[in-house]
Amino acid sequence: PFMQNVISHPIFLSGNAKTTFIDTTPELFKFSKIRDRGNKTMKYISNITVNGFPGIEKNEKKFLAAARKPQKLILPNEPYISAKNILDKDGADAVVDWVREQNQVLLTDTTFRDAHQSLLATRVRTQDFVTIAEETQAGIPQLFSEEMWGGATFDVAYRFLTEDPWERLRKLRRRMPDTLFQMLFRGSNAVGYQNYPDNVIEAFIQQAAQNGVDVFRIFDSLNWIPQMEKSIQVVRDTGKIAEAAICYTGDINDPTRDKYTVQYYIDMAQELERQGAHIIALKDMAGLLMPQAAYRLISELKASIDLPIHLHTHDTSGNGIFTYASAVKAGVDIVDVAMSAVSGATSQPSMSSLYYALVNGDRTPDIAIENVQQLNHYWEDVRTYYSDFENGISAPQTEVYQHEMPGGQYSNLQQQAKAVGLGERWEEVKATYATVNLMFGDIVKVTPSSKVVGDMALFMVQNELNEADVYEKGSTIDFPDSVIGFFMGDLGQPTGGFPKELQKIIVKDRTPINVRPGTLAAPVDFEAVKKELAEKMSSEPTQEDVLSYIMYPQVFLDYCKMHDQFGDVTLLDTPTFFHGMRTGESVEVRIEKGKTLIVKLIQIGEPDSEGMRIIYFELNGQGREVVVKDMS
Ligand code: 3PY
Ligand code: ZN
Repeated sequence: PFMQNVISHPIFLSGNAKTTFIDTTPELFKFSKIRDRGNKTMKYISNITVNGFPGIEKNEKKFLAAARKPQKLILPNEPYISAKNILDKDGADAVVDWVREQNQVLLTDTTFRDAHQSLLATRVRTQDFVTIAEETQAGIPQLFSEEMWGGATFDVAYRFLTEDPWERLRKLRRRMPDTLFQMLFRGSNAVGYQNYPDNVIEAFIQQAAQNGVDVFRIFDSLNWIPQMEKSIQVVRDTGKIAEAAICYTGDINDPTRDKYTVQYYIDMAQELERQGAHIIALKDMAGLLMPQAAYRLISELKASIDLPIHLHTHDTSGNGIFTYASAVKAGVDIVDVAMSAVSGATSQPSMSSLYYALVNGDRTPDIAIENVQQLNHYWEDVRTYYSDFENGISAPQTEVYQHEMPGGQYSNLQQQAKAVGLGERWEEVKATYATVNLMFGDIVKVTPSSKVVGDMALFMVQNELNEADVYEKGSTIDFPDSVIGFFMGDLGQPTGGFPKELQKIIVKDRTPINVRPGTLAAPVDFEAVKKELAEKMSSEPTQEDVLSYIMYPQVFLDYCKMHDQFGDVTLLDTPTFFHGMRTGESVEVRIEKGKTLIVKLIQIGEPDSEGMRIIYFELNGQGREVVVKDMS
């Protein structure tokens, strides 16, 4: 291949090649890079083919055709001026004005984030988004935004998919330049499960904005505004859109519950408006907002604040469309929906269903429904690639109104319960989750506070403790770390404070804090962290790497190790990524423009006495062998 590179090079062909030609023409050596990438790719495929993908059952790779793409999209007669175009040209306030002028209800598509977080354990890979990105923008340019980052996607990308989430953001940004990108941001917890110092929050937002995030939906897992102020301010300073979220919990229409009342939500919305939010989100992360309550709450909020309202719900109970239709009647400005194939149940309600629920009314979304339906075929097919991660909830679950578990937590906690041998006692775990919520003072439950309630529920069931036991025997019990941290004030202060007696039992002789944890944390020295990281990485760390390392030190280093070993595995198609290859199968891996690896699996050798197998491939027609250890 080297000689081929030489004799086909334009300088060589022009007759101008001097003796320094080889030294000064590095692209002649490109074949070794390609060979190296080929080797790493075959190593990854061999390992998955022989040993399976961690965490899922090893089974035969199914025959799955490439996902269907739209045949013919209906395009607007004139180029559409999107919300993103307005932001880039005239700034965040102009977008807010534009939203106010709309009579139609605007839509955010959550297909690229919450939908798969809530249905498929956040496992959808960058490549499956990239493949449909351009068509999504072309087919639905009228979207208010595409939610595509944040929440659990950041952690899961590194931890389970061997992907750099920043790279996902950049790749999609390039393909969807005219669509607002929205992320879910956990306030002082950023995209992690704990509080970070203010300068980390600031640097993270700046970097996310620079890489392509436009709308930051900022929430606090206890609705404690001091944890949101800094983020709102930094987002405003970067010129992006600060969408401040109020988490919805309980039931405003239940007279027996007097903590989360209409007035509670109005007070919070007004305070966030004073803090400089551009938009107020009502974040119903468990799907508890019932239709009558939606009409009442949205009406009251619209009358109390001047900002647009963006409603988010989950369809767990099956009432999502009715809730949205009621909210639309009450004047909600934007709602979150997903492509039908990844909607419903613990995900968001369907975009197409909502369209038809509102069609011929006066607030029908201005979208080409035929385009949405065509794009949906793609997601029908892509969903089948992820069948190993399905959460098994295929029907409405009105019990959510009792246990109040967020859509994204349900299957996660179920898995955790199975892992500690409590799979058979899942009903009990759910009931205990509700009990723990009330013991803790009826708190907002969303990442990370929901994890605390879940950990405590599992702990109680596992140790055969009921509520009375916790009070009676608590002084001799070591509670889970997350529970201790919560009662120490590490996540901030819940509405109405901590229940004092239980707090004492749990923290024992430690002294809890009642200030914002960020005020106590020393700022991070980014230069020092970068130096430390440089010694652990094989390349010069970027600011993005530094931030990821600060939030997920071990996860990030494990990712780097995997990346060094197997190269860029994001380029593999999804069935191959999770299931490896069948004997005789060929796959194409497009490593860069015009460079494709054609990998054919010829034969899997028998293991030797050490369990080593030789895997025989053809790489672009040439025989290759890879040795892999069979772990079975
Ligand atoms: C997250 O924080 O990941 C959520 O989706 C909360 O609803
Ligand atoms: Zn959600």
